[in-house]
Amino acid sequence: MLIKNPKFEISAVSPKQYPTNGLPEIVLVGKSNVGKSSFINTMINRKKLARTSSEPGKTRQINFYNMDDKFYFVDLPGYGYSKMSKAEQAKVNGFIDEYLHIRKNIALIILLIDIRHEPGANDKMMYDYIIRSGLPFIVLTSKADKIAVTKVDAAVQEIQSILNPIKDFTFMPFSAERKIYTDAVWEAVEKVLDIE
Ligand SMILES: Nc1nc2c(ncn2[C@@H]2O[C@H](COP(=O)(O)OP(=O)(O)OP(=O)(O)O)[C@@H](O)[C@H]2O)c(=O)[nH]1
Ligand SMILES: [Mg+2]
Repeated sequence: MLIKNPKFEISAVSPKQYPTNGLPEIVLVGKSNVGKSSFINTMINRKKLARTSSEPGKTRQINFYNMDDKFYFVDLPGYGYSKMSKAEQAKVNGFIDEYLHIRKNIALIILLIDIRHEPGANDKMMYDYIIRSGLPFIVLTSKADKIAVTKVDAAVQEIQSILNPIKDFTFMPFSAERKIYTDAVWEAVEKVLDIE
């Protein structure tokens, strides 16, 4: 899908601020620093629409990016950033939980897990939550450029066998650095949105 005019719309800290136009939402979840904001930039070929940082804990609110009035990419704060104060962590986790629990517009959850690491306790909790919610989701193993191309498939399989041994869900590699995986992800997005 070619997005012509992607726009930042709002940073929300409360459901009152969520958009009200009813567009479907594709939401990015995952640990701090795993590459959620970078994912959005890569998918739409923009360097800086979503703000990224090498320091974990960059995104602290719920950012809605309007994709040509077709859908939103929703960039959530990351979980599990241990250096954040307990109060700040609780606040951020509250934003994530509240959004995922009450939002009816979620068309797809994209869970990012670093391809180099085993899923942590927080990732497992999020994965279980998503399964129980019954919402459509895919898991992307991010930063695939950090390992040799020849090892990528095995690394994706390994992460899938930990979280989803029956292998009945979609796990795919992603790299915000190298644009070689975006087509498959766009296909998954288009499928849930039923548009091209
Ligand atoms: N090599 C590599 N680096 C990446 C990739 N994706 C993100 N990064 C880097 O990882 C760091 C974190 O990226 P962000 O996109 O800000 O991560 P985030 O998940 O939004 O982080 P929070 O907002 O803190 O939750 C940045 O320095 C990015 O440049 C990738 O695919 N490959
Ligand atoms: Mg971010």
